[in-house]
Amino acid sequence: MPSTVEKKVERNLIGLTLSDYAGKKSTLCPGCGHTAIANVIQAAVYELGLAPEQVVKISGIGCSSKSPNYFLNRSFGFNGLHGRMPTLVTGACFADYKIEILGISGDGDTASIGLSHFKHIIRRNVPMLYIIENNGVYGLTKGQFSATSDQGLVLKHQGENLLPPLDMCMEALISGAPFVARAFSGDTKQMKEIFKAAIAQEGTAVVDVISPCVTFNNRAEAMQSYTWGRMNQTPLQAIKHFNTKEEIDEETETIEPGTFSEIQLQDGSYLMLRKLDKDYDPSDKAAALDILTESYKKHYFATGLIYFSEVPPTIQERYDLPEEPLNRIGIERLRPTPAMLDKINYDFGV
Ligand SMILES: Cc1ncc(C[n+]2csc(CCOP(=O)(O)OP(=O)(O)O)c2C)c(N)n1
Ligand code: SF4
Ligand SMILES: [Mg+2]
Repeated sequence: MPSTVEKKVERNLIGLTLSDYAGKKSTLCPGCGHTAIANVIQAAVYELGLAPEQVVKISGIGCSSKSPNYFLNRSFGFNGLHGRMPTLVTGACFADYKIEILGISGDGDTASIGLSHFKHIIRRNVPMLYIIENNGVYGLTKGQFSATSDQGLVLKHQGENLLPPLDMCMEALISGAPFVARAFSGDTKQMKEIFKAAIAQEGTAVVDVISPCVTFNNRAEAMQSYTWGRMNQTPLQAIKHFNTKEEIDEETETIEPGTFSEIQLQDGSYLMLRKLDKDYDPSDKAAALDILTESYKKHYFATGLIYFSEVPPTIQERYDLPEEPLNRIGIERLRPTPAMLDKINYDFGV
């Protein structure tokens, strides 16, 4: 007999359900940290009320870079070459500067082959959320050490890693990123708030997510494992994103003044940062560099918003682009007539 009770389906600001943001069935190993990230991206974009068609997801090569298949089926996407996600993103941002760009990469993809591209996309301040799914190994090619593997890490088939790691938050900071955060696949609640804020903000927002590879690098003593992450995670603040002023005011009504700060993001939404044990100011770049150095030396795992600043002009603002995105202008208006070409050539003295 058909049920007379209709199940209530939750809808977001634009009337879509969470399943409208789903991706294909995952082929990653069960328990892979990258799956948690894919699910959180889906939830974050849903909660922001962005239509999937307003988003483009671009990636390089790796298990991490293939994970865009597993969220936002209806979005645009491009799975490119190893380490070249930023190059594709730069092209996409010129063609359509109204689209939200999600760049998905791995530690191999970004910290090794793509390091120079990572540095330059930040230097150019291309508006995007740049996610590094950092598991300390090349998962897709069977677990070789990467440039973020901890020094002294011993893996079954690799032996001991003799080299010191790069800290990708530190690299982002010194390259000038206006938004730098660290998250953990074992803490999806915090990750979702960070992603929402990073998408809401203009400029290059870098989030280094420690995302365990359960097949090749998940021994309890390894710094990118679930056990180590859970035991050593030290959030720098409690972080929450709100779409409207009314929502944040309602939340902060009962919170003691002076124990939290609120930041208005560039799309008009808000971020609330509540103080925890550490008195940490994410607008202080020197303090951000210090906390990263200290957390590595003392072996704790600092997560949350590491650095946040006024956003310098984006690359699109530095160039004189027309109001209408180039990819929406249409070929008839985009292609100059012979007469216009003659005039341009004449103006250049050709
Ligand atoms: C030019 C080039 N060099 C090497 C490779 C082989 N390769 C494929 S994925 C990969 C590393 C991926 O590691 P990471 O970005 O950390 O992703 P993960 O699989 O760990 O998520 C490498 C070296 C390649 N595909 N292209
Ligand atoms: S090999 Fe590692 S990174 Fe790749 S899917 Fe499996 S657990 Fe994830
Ligand atoms: Mg990796």
